[in-house]
Parts: sequence; C-alpha cells; structure tokens
Amino acid sequence: MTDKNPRYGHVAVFGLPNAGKSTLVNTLVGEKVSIVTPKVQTTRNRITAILTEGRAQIVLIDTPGIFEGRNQFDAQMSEAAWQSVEDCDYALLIVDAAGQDPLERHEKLLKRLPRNKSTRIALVLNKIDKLEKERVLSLISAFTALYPFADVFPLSARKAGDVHDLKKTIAMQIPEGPWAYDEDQISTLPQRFLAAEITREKIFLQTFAEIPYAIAVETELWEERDDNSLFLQQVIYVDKEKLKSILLGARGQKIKTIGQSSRIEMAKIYGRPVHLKLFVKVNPKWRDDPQFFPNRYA
Ligand SMILES: Nc1nc2c(ncn2[C@@H]2O[C@H](COP(=O)(O)OP(=O)(O)OP(=O)(O)O)[C@@H](O)[C@H]2O)c(=O)[nH]1
Ligand SMILES: [Mg+2]
Repeated sequence: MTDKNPRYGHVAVFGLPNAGKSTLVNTLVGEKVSIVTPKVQTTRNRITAILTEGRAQIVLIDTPGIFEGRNQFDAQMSEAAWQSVEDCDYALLIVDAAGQDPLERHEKLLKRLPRNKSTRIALVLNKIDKLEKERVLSLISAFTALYPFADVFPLSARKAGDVHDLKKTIAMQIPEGPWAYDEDQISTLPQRFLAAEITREKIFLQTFAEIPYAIAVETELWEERDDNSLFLQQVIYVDKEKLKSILLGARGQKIKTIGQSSRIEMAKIYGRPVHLKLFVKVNPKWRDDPQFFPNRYA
C-alpha cells in the first residue's frame, strides 16, 4: 500500500441522542449538511456527507441517535444507526462527555458493540470544552476498560481546530479504492430532502413539547426560475388536528416566522434568492409513508 493511491470508504457516526453527531459531521466536512438542534432525536435518517481529504474520499454517515423508543418509527431510527455501524469501514462512537453519568448511560450500547476484530470503532469524547482535563482522562480510562476502541479522540465537535487528527486518522482507516463522487460534492442526498431538513430544523428550534416529534416536512415543488431565484413549496405534516393551529400560530404568525428563518438559511446555502411557501396538513399516518422512513437513504 502506498499513499499515492486513492482511498474510498464509509465511516459511520453513531451514539446516543444529542451527543453531537451531526455537529461533528458538519465540522469534518466544513459545511452544514446535517441539521443540529439542542433537542434529542433531531436526525431521523442516515445522512451522507462527503469528505475529501488528500487522496481519501470518505462518505460520512450521520445517524439517528440510538434510544429505546415507544413506537416502530423510533425503533427504525435506532436500527438505521446500527445498520450503518455494521456496513461501514470504520465507526465513530460519539459520547457527550459533559452529559450526566456518561458511563451508565452507555452501558447497554457498549454491550451491543460488535467485538469481532474486523469492526474498528473509535471513541470520540465530545463537548470537552465543558470539562476539566482530569475528568476527560478518567472518562477515557473508564470507557476503554469496557471496550477495545481502535482510537480515542477527546474533542469539541464545534471547533474546526479540534478535528484535524480525527480527519487524518479516518483517511488512513479506509481501504484503497477509486472515489465514487466529485471532489466538490458534499452529500448524496437529494436537494429536496436537504431543503425539507432545513425547515424541520427551524420547527425544532421554534416549537416546544410534542410538536417537533409530531411533524414531518416534504418539499413538493422545487422550481428554478428565469431570474435565477428558487421557488420552493413545502408541506409540513402534523399527526394531530389540534397541533395544526399551534403550528400556524395566531393569524399565521408562527408559521410565518418559521418560513422566514428557513428561507434566509436556504438563500445563504444556495447563494440565490429563495421564495418559500409552507403549507400545514394533518396526516396522522405520516410515519407510515416510505418517504419518511429512517432507512430511506444510504
Ligand atoms: N458545548 C458543546 N456543545 C456541543 C458540542 N457539539 C455539539 N454540541 C451541541 O449539542 C447539541 C446536539 O448536537 P447535535 O449535533 O444535534 O447532536 P446529535 O448527536 O446529532 O443529536 P440527534 O440527531 O438528536 O441524535 C446542539 O445544541 C449542539 O450545538 C461541543 O463540542 N460542545
Ligand atoms: Mg443529529
């Protein structure tokens, strides 16, 4: 093996909800591919992001947080994450090191990690900006005593300067092989899906209680206009009638604010003016619609 040959492989990013998986993927790629919020279960699908580092092209798979949910949809989210761990060349377990009782909270997950020699999993202790150095060191010894991690990276996923070593290591861990994507491509996901995710992020950030978990977003129309602007029409599905009026807000004010912030971010990402029309529809069964299945992509 020489460093002159191209490398290509898949790296799964997995862990408990809210650990900072999507933040890490975005920082590694240097662009916002996956949405991030302070709420748990933000990511619902496997999200692919492409990182081209030197001669290596790495397909990063951001995954939904692993948790014991109450319904089949929740179970599918966790299974999509485990599937990615099985299918990848190298996996990163992201742990919120600043969260409560990190070791106890990971007991079950650590037991389920594959223990064959061919699966290499690295431990990423995240959010160390909130911790004392001694605490970080004691967590490293506690976690590595329970599982033979291939590597350990204590870092803050929010800081680009912290992920340098991780990037270099990943690039060496994937096999030699030809690249599958252009150097400047950052995701394999359809634009319509990514645009729906932006609106879903704004709903997560601007609503409370059950609403973020009661909705799904679909981009119904994506139109490139002659004046270089984009015209997008999106539908927000809510699973209960009574939530529709909460989401709309008094005189439609809530949905207007959500639409505004989504449109502003889209215009920034796409580098052109965006017209965004949002509709709210009640569909108690949106979770049965294959377009929203957690394992739809990647
Ligand atoms: N202080 C601090 N906060 C972080 C760091 N990384 C992520 N966060 C915050 O942690 C929260 C969750 O981040 P996400 O990236 O959405 O976490 P996730 O693991 O993808 O969450 P799910 O998709 O819900 O499973 C957000 O508020 C982030 O800003 C970090 O290094 N330090
Ligand atoms: Mg996420």
